[in-house]
Amino acid sequence: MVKKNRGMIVGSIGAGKSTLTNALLGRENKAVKTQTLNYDNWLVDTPGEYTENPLHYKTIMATSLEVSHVLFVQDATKKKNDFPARL
Ligand SMILES: Nc1nc2c(ncn2[C@@H]2O[C@H](COP(=O)(O)OP(=O)(O)OP(=O)(O)O)[C@@H](O)[C@H]2O)c(=O)[nH]1
Ligand SMILES: [Mg+2]
Repeated sequence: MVKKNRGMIVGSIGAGKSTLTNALLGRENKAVKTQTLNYDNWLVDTPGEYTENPLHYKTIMATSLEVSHVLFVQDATKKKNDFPARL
């Protein structure tokens, strides 16, 4: 069931998803490589591989049904964009 006010963060490897997650949740620790779906409070952090590799799209789609908001994170210093056009 969709839970209200729950977010999932997606984006390329190294885009800054875990750093943003830590900032939003007020965590002081430095982000380490995300290996799997990471449920923490109202946020679900995802590994960048799930956005970059279409084999993982099903997981992203299924998890997105559990949350009310999906946050797309793009490294503004990179030209490479892993999000589909016209998303
Ligand atoms: N300059 C700059 N560096 C950042 C920013 N956010 C994150 N970083 C750096 O980028 C690197 C990767 O950040 P993460 O937050 O681990 O990236 P991620 O999207 O969670 O990566 P994966 O877990 O591999 O998918 C780290 O060295 C961070 O210090 C930012 O806003 N600006
Ligand atoms: Mg991460």
